Amino acid sequence: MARLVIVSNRVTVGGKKGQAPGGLATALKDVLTPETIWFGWSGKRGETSGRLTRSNADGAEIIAMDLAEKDFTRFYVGFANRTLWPLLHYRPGLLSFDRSDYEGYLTVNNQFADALMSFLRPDDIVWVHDYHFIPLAACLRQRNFTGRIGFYLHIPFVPPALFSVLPPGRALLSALCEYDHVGFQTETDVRHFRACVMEILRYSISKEGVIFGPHRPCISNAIPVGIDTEAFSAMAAEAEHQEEAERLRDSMGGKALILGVDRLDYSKGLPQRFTGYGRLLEKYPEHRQHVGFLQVAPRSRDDVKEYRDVKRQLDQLVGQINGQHADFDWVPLRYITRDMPRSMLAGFHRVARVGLVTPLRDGMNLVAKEFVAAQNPADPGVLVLSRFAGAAAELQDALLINPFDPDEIAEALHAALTMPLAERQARWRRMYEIVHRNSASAWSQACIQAVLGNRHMDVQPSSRYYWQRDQQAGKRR
Ligand code: ADQ
Repeated sequence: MARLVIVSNRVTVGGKKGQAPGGLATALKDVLTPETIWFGWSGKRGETSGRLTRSNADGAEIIAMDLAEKDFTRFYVGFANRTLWPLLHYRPGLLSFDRSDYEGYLTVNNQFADALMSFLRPDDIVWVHDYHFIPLAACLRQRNFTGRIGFYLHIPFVPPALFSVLPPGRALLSALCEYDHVGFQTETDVRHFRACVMEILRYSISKEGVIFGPHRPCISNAIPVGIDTEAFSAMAAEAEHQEEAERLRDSMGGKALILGVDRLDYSKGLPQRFTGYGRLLEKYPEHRQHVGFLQVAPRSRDDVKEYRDVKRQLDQLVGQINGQHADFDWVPLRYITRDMPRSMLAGFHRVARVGLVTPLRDGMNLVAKEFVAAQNPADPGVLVLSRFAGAAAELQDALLINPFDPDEIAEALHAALTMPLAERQARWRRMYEIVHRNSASAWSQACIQAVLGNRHMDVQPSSRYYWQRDQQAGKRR
């Protein structure tokens, strides 16, 4: 029987908590069975790469590989997080590129392919996650693996003018076309990917979205990632009555809670968010003493300079805002850089009157969906959401804002804090239906079907419909 082999950078190792890629493990819950293999980096850096350990966790077999310190640094800190992450989040100004980092990235992808080949069976289905492993299908094909390989990009994809900034952009784009299926979060990402394929590689694409390059046909489409909505709702309803949520509510003393929950990352728009909150207190003084903003933002990727810079900037802003507005009995902004258990956060979401989610760019943003899932239907809070989060495509009933404009954030916060109950309920109900329908389970099933579905598609040349307006350009290739 064909087995599903999932590949991601981080895996749960030996069932240890804290090492699991929480969101991904939850999203994959329905496809993790004892026959499923989940392969990734063990979290260990040593002298050499390649040592494999096997364990069972999250209902699947986990195979984890150690990486040599120097490989990890070039692959992960370097090319993945200092080149691909900023570029694919529309921040070429923050991008730094070094050929040795790219070589390290290719080295690790080849090491992953070698390790995979040691246990892959010909009919296994390989499902690769995220920007760390774009070349993996090409590496596996070079090693004569002929089974189905799918890829899912959790972060955004940029239009050709931006993508062409990337020195090895052509090679990576071509490598993406070696997958049988490439899944994205939104239609916008798919449109950008296809535009890059046509403009940079000059491959043709059928109206069904099948890419015809020199490799096997590749299908691309948008399958938005979701959450386990019912489980998160139930967790929030229970956590609301637990000690931490009660303490939070007591500490608010009847004031309205605005809540932000993010990894501390420059893509999450935290400085603009803090400034927007400060602007609310200046422009709408009626909210002073009646509102409190809690931001939970655990530090991440501390080994990348840009992350340390944003942390420093936030420390300053918190001091400024509290210095300007605080009173002897009121702290307007509380800021926590520690990680917190999901159940505790679920309870906090339920206590909050406003969920403030303002990334400058985000593949999806699961926090927005978790906020919706956590609300009490009788008295739901309001979601203020960046229009540049992938989630905005689905959550049109949030108050959508441009996260670069602190005044717009302030206006939306004011609207959220003064919104009548009937409107809050109507908006929440429509969003909940969508979050419930587009669940984690729907996402994983659709992705696997898409990886498999390609096998049966009509890909005869006669059925091709060229998207290029200029057929001659197509012929010149
Ligand atoms: P992330 O950038 O990590 O993920 P996001 O989707 O917001 O972003 O969060 C993932 C998970 O981490 C959520 O389940 C959330 O609850 C949890 N989390 C966030 N902040 C936390 C905190 N302060 N403490 C504890 N847990 C926290 C990437 C992409 C996203 C995409 C996801 C999934 O960048 O755009 O939505 O993958 O595809």
